[in-house]
Amino acid sequence: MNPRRRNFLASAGAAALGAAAVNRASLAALPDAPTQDSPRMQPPLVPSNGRPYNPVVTLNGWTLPWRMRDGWKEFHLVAEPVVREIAPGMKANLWGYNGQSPGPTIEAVEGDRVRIFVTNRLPEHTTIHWHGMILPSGMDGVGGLTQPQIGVGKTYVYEFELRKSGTFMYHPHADEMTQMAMGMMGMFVVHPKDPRQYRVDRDFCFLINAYDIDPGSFTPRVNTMLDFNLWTWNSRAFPGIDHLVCRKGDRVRVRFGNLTMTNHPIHMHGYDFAVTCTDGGWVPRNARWPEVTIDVAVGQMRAFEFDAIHPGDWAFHCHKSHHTMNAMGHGVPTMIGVDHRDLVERIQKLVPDYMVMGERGMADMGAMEMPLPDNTLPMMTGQGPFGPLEMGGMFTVVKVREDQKPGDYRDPGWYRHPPGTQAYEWSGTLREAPRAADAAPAGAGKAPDALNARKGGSHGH
Ligand SMILES: [Cu+2]
Repeated sequence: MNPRRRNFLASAGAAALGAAAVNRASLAALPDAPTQDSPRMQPPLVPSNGRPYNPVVTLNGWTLPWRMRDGWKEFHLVAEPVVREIAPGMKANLWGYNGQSPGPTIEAVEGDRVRIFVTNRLPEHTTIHWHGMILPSGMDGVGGLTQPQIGVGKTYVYEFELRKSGTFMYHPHADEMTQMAMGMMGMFVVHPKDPRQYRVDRDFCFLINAYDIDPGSFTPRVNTMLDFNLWTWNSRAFPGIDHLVCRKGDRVRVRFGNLTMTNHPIHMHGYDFAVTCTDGGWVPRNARWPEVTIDVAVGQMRAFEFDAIHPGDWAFHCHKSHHTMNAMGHGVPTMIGVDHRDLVERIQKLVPDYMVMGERGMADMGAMEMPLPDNTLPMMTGQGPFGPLEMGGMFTVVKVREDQKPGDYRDPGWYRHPPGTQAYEWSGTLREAPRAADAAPAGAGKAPDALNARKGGSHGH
């Protein structure tokens, strides 16, 4: 980890921190607010003080360091404009925390008393709501309802005890539509007091978010309600999303929360898994049921677990097929079966580069290297060991390997399929398949003709 340290006492912004805003804690100094500008997955942050726990890893993200002070675990979040690489080839001007969107994951332990400083470096006011937490009403972070807004340049302090373990989120409750459309959110994981409880070997987490950024531009349209064009996990789109690398035999947990405007059926290949944690907390062992797809509604969090016993490269994605695409126009007409050869020739006399696509389906898009405007992503992209993956958006790969070292999250490359375990091309002769009508048993009558529909204009019987 290489967070740039910012000393807020020494910074010009410190002058704006009024005594009225920082009132309850008698403070010699604010805790550091480390920042991270790399979109690479940082190694799990093993706690150096406080109660022990098994840390999570955040896809394309990191965990916020803290300090212990008089029995409080102190964190410092800075709400600020950030630049996030959505995937190689595209960057976005977002709002986030401590250099990134989403903000850093906060990790602590059930029973911890946390004090979280929130400094506002946005051009407008904000707050932070601690989504799912059991806490005093006045710490709930709803601007206007439970506290005044945190003005530009101000710092507020939230203090509460973590009363239960589980999977939580944080996000603004101030100009929410804008601030969440701009990427302001983060994960908050509370570990059980006893690190042996719910213990897993690998614990991944991410937030589901979405952006509407016109090709060639950098700033999301914040008024979009449903027709987003970038479907992201932790503000990253395929092929920019980290793989989930596992060692064969590991117990693996995957936690996610949904802060988009629609639901996402999250599907994993190769395994059935058990949903072990929801918004409300841990699911008792005898109440878990197996799934291969878990739908996560807006504002929900889910965690599932599996034993990584099947080696391979397993697709892991949202099952809405438009959510595994990058920037695309939804107004494009379907061209399957349309022969427009003449049309193309005629148009090319006027526009030499003119091309059509889609008359055989859209798969050509995955292989085609079309010139794109600056700062956008191809609709269907990514290269696998056997060719173009034709994916985008909310897609990545769970890689389970026999020889992956414990605690090693580095990409092991593509899976090498053992002989006899892979789909192969039929090389024998192909006979014309018999048609259903030919195969009808004698005496079956003229069923197909009898079903002929009458055309409009004639009165049916
Ligand atoms: Cu989806």
